[in-house]
Amino acid sequence: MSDLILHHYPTSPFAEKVRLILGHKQLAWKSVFIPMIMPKPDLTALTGGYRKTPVLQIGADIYCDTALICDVLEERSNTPTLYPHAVEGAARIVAQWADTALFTAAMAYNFQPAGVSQVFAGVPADAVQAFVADRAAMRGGAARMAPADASVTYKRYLHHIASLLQGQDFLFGNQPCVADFSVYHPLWFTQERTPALAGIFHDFPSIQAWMVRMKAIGHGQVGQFHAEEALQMARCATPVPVQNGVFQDEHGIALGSSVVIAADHFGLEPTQGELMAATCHRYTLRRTDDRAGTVHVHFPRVGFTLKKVSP
Ligand SMILES: N[C@@H](CCC(=O)N[C@@H](CS)C(=O)NCC(=O)O)C(=O)O
Repeated sequence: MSDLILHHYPTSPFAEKVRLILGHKQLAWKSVFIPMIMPKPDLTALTGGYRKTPVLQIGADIYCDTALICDVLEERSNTPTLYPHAVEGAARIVAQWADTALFTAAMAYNFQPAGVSQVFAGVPADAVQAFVADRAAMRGGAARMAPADASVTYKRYLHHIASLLQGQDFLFGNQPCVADFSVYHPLWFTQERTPALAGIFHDFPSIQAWMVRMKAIGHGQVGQFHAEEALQMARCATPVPVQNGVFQDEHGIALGSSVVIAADHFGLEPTQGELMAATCHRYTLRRTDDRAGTVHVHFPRVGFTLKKVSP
C-alpha cells in the first residue's frame, strides 16, 4: 500500500504537475480531494495554515509547494530523474519561471470571459462569486493581468517554449525533466479547461505534439482516500527525525524557536510551529494539532518567508 497521499482537486494545474510526475516515476499514490476555496479544515489541520494546492503527505510529514514535492519524489525514486545532471540548473530555473511568470500570464489569459464561461459552465452563481472572492483575496486584491497583455505575454512565452523543443521531444532532451512538468501544467489548463482559447497553440505544432506526449504520461496507479483516513495516518505516524548538522542560519533564528512561515506572494496564510530544521533547501516546523497529532510541515526556502514569533 502506498504511503504517498496527494491532497488536491482535479482542476488544479499545480496538482496536474505532480500527478504527472507520480505517473512518470510510476509511483503508486493515494488521492484525497480538497475544496477549491477556503475553508479547508481537513487540509489546514495537517499544514497548520498553508492552504494552496497540492500538498503531499507521507505519514506525519507534510510537504508544501510543488518545488519541494518534486525534490521529495526524486528522493523517493530517482529513476527516471527529474533533474538530469547536465541540465539540472537550467531545468530548475525554467521550472521556476514556468511556475511563476508563465503560470501568471497563462491563467490571466485563461480567465478572460470566454474561458470563464467554460470553467464555470453549470456552476451556481453564488459558487462562482465565492471562487472569485477567494482568489482576489489570495492576490491581496490586486487585479489579474489584463487579457490583451496576458495574451501577448503568453504568445511570446510559447515562442520561447517552441524554440526549446527544436530537434528534441522534450524541453531539455529526449526525456521529460522538471521543466517539462512545470511548463506543461498552465498549458494543460488552457487545453483542457478553456478549450475555446486553445487556438493560441495553432501556430505551435511542436508544442501541440509535446503536449500529446506529456498527457500520455498519465497519473500512474492511484487509489481514492478520505481526508479522515489521511488525518488518522498522520496521527498514528511519527515524523521522520530531522538529520543532524542541517542548520543553515540566514535569519538569526535558532532551532527550537517558535516561528511563522508563509508564502512570499499569492496566498499568505501562515503556518506556526517550532523550527526543527533549516537546510539550504527547506524549512521544517513541528506542530501539534488535535486532529493530525504531531506533524512535521516542510516548505522550500525559495518563495517563503521565515519570522520569529515574538514571545
Ligand atoms: N508555488 C505553489 C503554487 C500552488 C498554487 O498556486 N496552486 C493553486 C492551485 S493550481 C492554488 O493553491 N490555488 C488556491 C487553492 O487551491 O486554494 C506550488 O508550486 O505548489
